[in-house]
Amino acid sequence: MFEHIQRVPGDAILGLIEAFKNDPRSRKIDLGVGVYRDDKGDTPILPTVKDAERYLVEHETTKSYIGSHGAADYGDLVLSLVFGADSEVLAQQRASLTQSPGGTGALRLAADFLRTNLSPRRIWISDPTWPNHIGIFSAAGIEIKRYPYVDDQNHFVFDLMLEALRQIPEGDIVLLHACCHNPTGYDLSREQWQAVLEVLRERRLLPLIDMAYQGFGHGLDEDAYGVRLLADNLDAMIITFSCSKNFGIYNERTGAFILVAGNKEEMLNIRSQAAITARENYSNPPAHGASVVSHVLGNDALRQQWVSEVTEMRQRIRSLREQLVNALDAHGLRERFSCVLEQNGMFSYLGLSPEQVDYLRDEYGIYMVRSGRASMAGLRSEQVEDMAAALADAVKK
Ligand code: PLP
Ligand code: TYF
Repeated sequence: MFEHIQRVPGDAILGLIEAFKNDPRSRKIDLGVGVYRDDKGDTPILPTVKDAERYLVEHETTKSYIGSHGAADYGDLVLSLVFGADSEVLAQQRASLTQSPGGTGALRLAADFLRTNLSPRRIWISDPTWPNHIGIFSAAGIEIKRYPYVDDQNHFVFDLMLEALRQIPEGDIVLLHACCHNPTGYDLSREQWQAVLEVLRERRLLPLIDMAYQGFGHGLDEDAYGVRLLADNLDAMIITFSCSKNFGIYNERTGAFILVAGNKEEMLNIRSQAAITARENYSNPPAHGASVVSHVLGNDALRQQWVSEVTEMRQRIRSLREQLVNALDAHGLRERFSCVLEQNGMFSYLGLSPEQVDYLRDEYGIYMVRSGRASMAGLRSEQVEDMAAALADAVKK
């Protein structure tokens, strides 16, 4: 029965976790997977999350099903985190939220919802992007098309991107990253979001915004700028949201599939379809992560503390970027790596060839994705000098 089925390679990013673990060198550096680490190299549970979990152990009264849309309080709290508490879109009741198993689950819901309800011909995705975007939309039977995002010299090519968007046939879907673009770290400025909005409106394109890093770029509200601009000005859009990074609850699988419609009636119609999509995939979402998020966001003191925790994570990564570029300065490479300071969030596209990435791994035990994507949070301050010296050696190759 199964004789014809071939073995395929595993996920290249997740594979780096194992490869790093098996490397016996003590000075190795792990810049592979996009998981936040503190300066000791640990991924601790946020204190607010621990508080919420303690509360839940004491006060949770049932483990019964929570329904296909998930918990209502989670839905309201995440909507106001994404759109802002005083959002017009929320006041007009144009937005619907379906709790999902992580941001990945939200993407799969989006893909299935689109396939069932709009039969879209194509989805346009930045080149490069997070590899799972390609897998998820292909698996749902949607054709993948690409628009340019960086050139061979590792420059963000917004003009080329916009030009490509202008050529897209009416009714197609465009996937955009809300902030902290994975893998490049290059984000749109406010003016660039405005220009994208105009093209989406003119060409009648449907934006799908993947928001997996709110709070890791410039701040919780700042990182939602593009999402809010588009939602305020368009009558149809989709957002896939993840709590994995900003609550540090990667393994609790907590996310959201958000639909924005033209009015409340339309929202209720598409919301009913979202419930079917969820039901046909996994029935009900897991509850624990969402209960934690609701407890933190719903309690003023805890929420404030959480905002500080997110700020601390963001500032640590920002500071590492500065430390690294300062250390590279000593090697005459400030200009060469100035991109590191322009980029936002967890990732930096360093403009390295796959051979240079292999060289860094073989010679120095420095692990990153072969595209030259470094997960900056994996760096510890005490490793910055070593990292700069290794990069200086690798770019001579
Ligand atoms: N979208 C992007 C761009 C990501 O980098 C990730 C990362 O993990 C996700 C979505 C999915 O996150 P989750 O772990 O919540 O499924
Ligand atoms: O890009 C990253 O490193 C994160 C984590 O299949 C991740 O988004 C990577 C691969 C994957 C799932 C999550």
